[in-house]
Amino acid sequence: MNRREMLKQLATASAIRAAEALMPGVIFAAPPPNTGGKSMEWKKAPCRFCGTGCGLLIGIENGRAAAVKGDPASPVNKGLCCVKGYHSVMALYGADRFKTAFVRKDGKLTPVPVKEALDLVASQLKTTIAKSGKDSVAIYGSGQWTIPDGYVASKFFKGCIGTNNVEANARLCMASAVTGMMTTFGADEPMGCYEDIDHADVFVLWGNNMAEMHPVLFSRILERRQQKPDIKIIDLTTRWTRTSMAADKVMLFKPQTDLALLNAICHEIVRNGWVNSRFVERHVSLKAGKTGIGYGLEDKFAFTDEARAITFDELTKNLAGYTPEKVEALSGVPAKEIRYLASIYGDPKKKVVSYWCMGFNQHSRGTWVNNLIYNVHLLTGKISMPGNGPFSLTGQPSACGTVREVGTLTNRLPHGEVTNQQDREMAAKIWKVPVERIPAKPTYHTVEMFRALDRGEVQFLWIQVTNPMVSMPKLKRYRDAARKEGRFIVVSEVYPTPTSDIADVILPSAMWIEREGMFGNSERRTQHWDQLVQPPGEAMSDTWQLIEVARRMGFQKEFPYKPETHIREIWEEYRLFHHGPAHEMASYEELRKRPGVIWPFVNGKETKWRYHGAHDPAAQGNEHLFYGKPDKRAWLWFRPYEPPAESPDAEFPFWLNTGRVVEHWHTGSLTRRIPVLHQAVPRAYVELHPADAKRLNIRNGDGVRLTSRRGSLVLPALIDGRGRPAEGQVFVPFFDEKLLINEVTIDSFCPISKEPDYKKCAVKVERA
Ligand SMILES: Nc1nc2c(c(=O)[nH]1)N[C@H]1C(S)=C(S)[C@@H](COP(=O)(O)OP(=O)(O)OC[C@H]3O[C@@H](n4cnc5c(=O)[nH]c(N)nc54)[C@H](O)[C@@H]3O)O[C@H]1N2
Ligand SMILES: Nc1nc2c(c(=O)[nH]1)N[C@H]1C(S)=C(S)[C@@H](COP(=O)(O)OP(=O)(O)OC[C@H]3O[C@@H](n4cnc5c(=O)[nH]c(N)nc54)[C@H](O)[C@@H]3O)O[C@H]1N2
Ligand code: SF4
Ligand SMILES: [Mo]
Repeated sequence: MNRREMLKQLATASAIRAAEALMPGVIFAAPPPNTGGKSMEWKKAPCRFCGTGCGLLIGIENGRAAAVKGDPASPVNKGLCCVKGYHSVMALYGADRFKTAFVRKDGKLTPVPVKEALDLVASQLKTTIAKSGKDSVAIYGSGQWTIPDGYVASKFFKGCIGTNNVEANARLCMASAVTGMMTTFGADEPMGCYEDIDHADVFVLWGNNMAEMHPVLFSRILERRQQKPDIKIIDLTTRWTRTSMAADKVMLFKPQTDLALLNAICHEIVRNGWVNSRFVERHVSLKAGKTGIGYGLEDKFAFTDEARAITFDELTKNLAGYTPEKVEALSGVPAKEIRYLASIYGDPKKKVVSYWCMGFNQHSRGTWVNNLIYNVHLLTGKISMPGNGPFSLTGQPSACGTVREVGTLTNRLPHGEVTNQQDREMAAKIWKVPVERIPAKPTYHTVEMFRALDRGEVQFLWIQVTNPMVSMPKLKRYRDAARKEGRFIVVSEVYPTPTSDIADVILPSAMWIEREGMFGNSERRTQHWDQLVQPPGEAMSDTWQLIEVARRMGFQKEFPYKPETHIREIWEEYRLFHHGPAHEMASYEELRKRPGVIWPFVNGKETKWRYHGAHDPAAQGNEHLFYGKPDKRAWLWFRPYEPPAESPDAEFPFWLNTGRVVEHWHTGSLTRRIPVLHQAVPRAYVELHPADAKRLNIRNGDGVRLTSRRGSLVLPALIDGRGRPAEGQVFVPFFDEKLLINEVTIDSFCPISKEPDYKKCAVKVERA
């Protein structure tokens, strides 16, 4: 039997497994025995779900994590918790946890001791490199990697093997936020912090569903409004959500037209003389970049932007194309509402925080739209001060801490870029490897890495803490790629998933509080936790799996850490990369003591607002100093409106938007094993506007076929459920591995960040 036939058979097996997944008792975690909690011991750990990063107290009893409460000492959540946090420990105890390794033998995944699997992974890495070169092996990780996981992966692949084939799912999530900040400020991560909520007068949400995706943070905003009823929440969105329900004003706009709306706001700010001229003259440089930049649909797509200095007159002229009337026609938001929004940003007496998440980042012009929100705050000087600022929300618990700060992307290093000689030298020195070992050129971003797997350039792929066979766009191509002859896939996992189904080796991982680790949340807060319980069977942390394989490949000297102290040793080594007032990190001892520490942590003090002399030592006493850029200014980029890769037409007349629900985490592998969460939303569905449903003769629960140029899927209809898409649009959550909406989505991406646009493609909608 060849690999393809074997994997076909496996598909049937996984369908059976998927059917079992719906039956309670098969996979659900059993509740802990009720002992009245008398001998419960409470230990701190950050939540392992969203980027809010709530501090939790975990109740440990008889060696089992049995209860959760919000940590009142945590400044993030002040004792609160959401439904996922409260039930999070149940995710450890699903009956089908991987307790041993599996290796494919004669086409069948066969249990083997972990030691044997690690030997095989190392020898396969060696033979692939010998046969096809260093760039034929790759690692694909996650914003749910702990900081030590990501650090060790980067050191192993970039510093020891010598390939920049290191990527992470945060490319699908935060890449546009990174390139947005890098192009505007020359430094990554938000300047403000959650304390902004306690000072702001107006919260503008740019297409993120905070009520479901950052629920505890949203509850802090609601609490603020409760106390000060003149506080306003304005929700700009393409779909009516639970967040819209709580907002004071909702502005529904057509997909992608946020680019035009933001320019219209800037147009109004300039036209009405609301520009903070003193701030702009001192702290802002005006730029324009290339236009007509493409969509990344073709293999080996390449794009490099070029910054051109422009004058204020040129900017004003460019903005003239974005009058509220013109933008009303494009976006569907009434000119009056656009003027109202501009007046809020333009009012020097109002403190405004803007929040966004995937609506901006998963966008074929993701970098541009991030630049444009900064323009609004830069023109008005509302930035880097308590209650005033743009704030990019992170999705995963450590997309910031691990992927962005450790730099587990092909182009990054723990400090800086692989293309920069000094940054490579710093890495080589700390890693104690020859500098020539670290290649100066990035290789593949995530979509291109899977395309390279398809083409056969990448032959060995190690996947950790991510489930790409559910979460990649245009899934069929990349699943077929992974199943091709001559590909070797290693999957570190905790439960069976569509990704472990296509593995040649499965390594059982120790999860979250079964090992020691650190995460870094949206507000630059690093949080440490101790190992609190034992992992099942032979399960081993992702960090230690990497170390074991690296040592088997001859890198004992580079990975000398002791099992009992390795996290401390790795942290102190990693910390050397960020030495200095712009990024100083807390010591291991400090992290263990506190409920998280915001960096830069200078002389025992957190930096809550960067680039402002009153708060940030790196600003050297200046009122503002944007020290990330060589000219010490923030760059305001004029960026035009351009349409997405695909828009509805006669054959595919609807917009498809995809996303999440509060109960489930991403691909559902964890939350489907938690009975209360799974039972609340047991399967995926397609939301329709009632008028569209009526026209198509579709009622609640009817089967609906969605078809795009890439694939087709039948889902039950949901009309006026918790969300309501605008007319001409449909919405599908992606948590359900049996109803894979990514068979339908498009793999176009922002040419600058390379982040795919999961929020829009064109589909046909029919009653099935
Ligand atoms: N419960 C739960 N919480 C989570 C997660 C989870 O899986 N479950 N995942 C976490 C992760 S990793 C992430 S990245 C975040 C995601 O958090 P969000 O971004 O808040 O959530 P999504 O459901 O991905 O996206 C929803 C929004 O996309 C907007 N949108 C669609 N098209 C456009 C457009 O053209 N422009 C703009 N501006 N907006 C548009 C819609 O208005 C919609 O409200 O959630 C995090 N929190
Ligand atoms: N259609 C559509 N697709 C999307 C998105 C969208 O909005 N729409 N959003 C994108 C975004 S923003 C994101 S962040 C991605 C998320 O997509 P993924 O990262 O693929 O989703 P997860 O379910 O978080 O996958 C994590 C996997 O790690 C496993 N796991 C849990 N703990 C551990 C551990 O300690 N060690 C190991 N080795 N494994 C562990 C879990 O069982 C799970 O299978 O999806 C992207 N895909
Ligand atoms: S809001 Fe996010 S971090 Fe907080 S408990 Fe819920 S899922 Fe966890
Ligand atoms: Mo994400």
